Amino acid sequence: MRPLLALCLSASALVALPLSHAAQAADAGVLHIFNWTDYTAPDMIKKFTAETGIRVTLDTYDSNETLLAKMKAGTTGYDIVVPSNDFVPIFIQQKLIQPVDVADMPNFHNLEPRWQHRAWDPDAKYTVPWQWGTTSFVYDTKVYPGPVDSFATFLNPPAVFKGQVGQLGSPSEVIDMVLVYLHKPYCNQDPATLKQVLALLEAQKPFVKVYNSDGIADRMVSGETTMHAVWSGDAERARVQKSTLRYVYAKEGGPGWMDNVAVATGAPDLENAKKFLNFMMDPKNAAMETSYSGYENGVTGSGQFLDPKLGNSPEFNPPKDYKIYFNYACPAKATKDYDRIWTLLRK
Ligand code: N2P
Repeated sequence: MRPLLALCLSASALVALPLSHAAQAADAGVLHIFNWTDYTAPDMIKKFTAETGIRVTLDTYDSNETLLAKMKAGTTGYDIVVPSNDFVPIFIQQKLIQPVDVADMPNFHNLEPRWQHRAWDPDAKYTVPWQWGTTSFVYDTKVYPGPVDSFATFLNPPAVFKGQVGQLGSPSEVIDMVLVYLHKPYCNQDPATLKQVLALLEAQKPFVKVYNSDGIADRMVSGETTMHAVWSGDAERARVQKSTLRYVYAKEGGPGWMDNVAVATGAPDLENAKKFLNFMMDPKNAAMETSYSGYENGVTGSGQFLDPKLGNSPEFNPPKDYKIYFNYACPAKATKDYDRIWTLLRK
């Protein structure tokens, strides 16, 4: 069911979901959502429309950098955007998202206490947790039996992966993974460390077929790539379709993140946007989203509504002792360094 529905939403850039049943609420306008690819549950959106009468359009992006560039370029017409924790402070500081007093919303109390006041939005003024997960890599055990327990295998792969590896398409995520591997702090500005990061990525390059965060599951299922950097939920989506795929929990630990629903500055319909934020803090709605995309939400009580298959999946359940390193917003200088590494790598 999931892949088919996913196609409906991602095949075209902008999809209006029509109001179809007489029982649905009266037409209450439109909500324009801009979210990551394969990340918005169609049945959850249908429920939102049925309950509120608000039709939804969806457009997608593949990285925080893309989202930031689009928002900075000017009015986008979006009501809802979904930046990750390490980018939320940048969006706040650049006034690209607006305060909507999430802590005063009726469903706020449903958030797990640990997510009510997040470091990137300490007073819960701007954002609602969307989904959180881990970043690692997946490989096909048919091509290479493994076992694999380190990012060393991803950065310096066995010969059989030559020209077969997929990397993510954004500097922050690619570099963060290497920094975890090196046991170095995020937002690193140490020239020697950055040199080492670039050297590792340059050495990996002959193995890399594509730097692209979109379509990872499809590439792994079709065999176009046989090893790929990936987020946990997308790894689950791929493994369900191809059972020989393994998501790696590296002994070094791995990056973690939370994406957050926020209201764009200049949102055409502020009230509809606020309704959506509140809607996402309902356990059933959050569970619909999690069942579709395979990541944790931050809402208490959503677990009981989850598909049990997902609840028990290895991608959804990191080992107890696995170290998850949540990233955070980098100062401008570090971002500049990351961009420089990225430009050198991609030239
Ligand atoms: C999209 C998942 C995006 C998560 N499929 C990365 N923050």
